Amino acid sequence: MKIESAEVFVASPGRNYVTLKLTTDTGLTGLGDATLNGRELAVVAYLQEHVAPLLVGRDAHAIEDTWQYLYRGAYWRRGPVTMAAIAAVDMALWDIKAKAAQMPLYQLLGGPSRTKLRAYAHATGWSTGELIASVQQRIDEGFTAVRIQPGVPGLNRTYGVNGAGSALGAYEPAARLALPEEEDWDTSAYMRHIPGVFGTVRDKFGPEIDLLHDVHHRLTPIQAAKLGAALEPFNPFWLEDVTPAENQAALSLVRTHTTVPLAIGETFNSIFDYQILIRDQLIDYVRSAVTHAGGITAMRKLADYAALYQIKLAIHGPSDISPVGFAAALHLDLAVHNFGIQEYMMHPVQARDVFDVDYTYADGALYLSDSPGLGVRYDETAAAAYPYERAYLPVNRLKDGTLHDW
Ligand code: KDG
Ligand code: MG
Repeated sequence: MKIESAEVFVASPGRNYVTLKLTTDTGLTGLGDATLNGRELAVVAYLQEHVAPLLVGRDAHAIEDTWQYLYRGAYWRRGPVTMAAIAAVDMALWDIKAKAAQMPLYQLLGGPSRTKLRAYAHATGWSTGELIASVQQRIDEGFTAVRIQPGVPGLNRTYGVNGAGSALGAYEPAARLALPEEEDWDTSAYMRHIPGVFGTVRDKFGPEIDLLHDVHHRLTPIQAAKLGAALEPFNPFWLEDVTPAENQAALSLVRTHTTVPLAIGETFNSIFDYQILIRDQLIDYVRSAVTHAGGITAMRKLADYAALYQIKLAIHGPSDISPVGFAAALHLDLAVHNFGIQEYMMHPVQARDVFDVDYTYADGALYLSDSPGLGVRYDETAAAAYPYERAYLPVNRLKDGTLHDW
């Protein structure tokens, strides 16, 4: 079975998505997600100009070899653009292989290791009162694990707090504008405020609900250590991205001071980004997206490496991963032994016009069907009604104007 064509589609049903469609000489098609939020067209160009010509005529079944060909064969390695492009090809080839086998993809990955996938949702509110209402909404929807992101006194805008009270799938944690919005940040104000919010939410909802929090790369290791220790009495499920972690070894300092579980990796794109973090057991959850870390082939290796150290998989699942990339995550989640939890932020309602998905949500968990492949269909005609819109993520500045991590 040979690859006959590789087509790239960009559509913006509520937000931009880049979708790769591979077609074989037997008529089978496979879909891959290549969406890189705020840098979408760089991946489109990489796929169209540099990858598509290499695919036509290749054996559609040779997934590992194609992965290595695109990774090693480029000479230039890693990076989010390259790895998103490779991920899209890899997902599409797994989709094709599973359709050829007439099995859902998770069967080819070893079969189901569980019956359902526990999911966490986002709760958000500038004030603690609004946040509590948002947590209650998620609990009413069946979630037993909720990420809490409050506002910070003295700041105008911060990550994770936008559109509080908006419907599921309509909520956005960040403005997406034609030029980047400038948010502001004050680490001391944040560090003073968060423990009180955690305490209030814990008091209100009791010990059983799992509470997560995303620090979004903003602290130094010693600040992260201090925050972890301050939150321990409220038993967080995890703290996410406490530091940018480009310096992996720095997390050993955080570990020395707190037993709060640590999750990291949504901006990573290679298993090597985790080499020290996993080997030295500095984290508890790996958070990469299938879309940004080289696809199913690469993520399977990452999950297996993490499993050696009892570290679990908690795949990034924001609305900027398309339903194709999200479905790929669910197949992996179902198959691996070391599944932890799945982020479920949901997609804008308009995305349903373009992506027809077989996965479902009920009572705090996600379920896959037994339809062959990834279980996602792409409507090219509907997609054409949603042209690409340039949209940047925000940037972040300290009060004195210094650019800070967003
Ligand atoms: O594009 C950036 C988002 O994917 C990211 O900000 C979402 O941090 C995020 C999360 O945990 O979902
Ligand atoms: Mg995050």
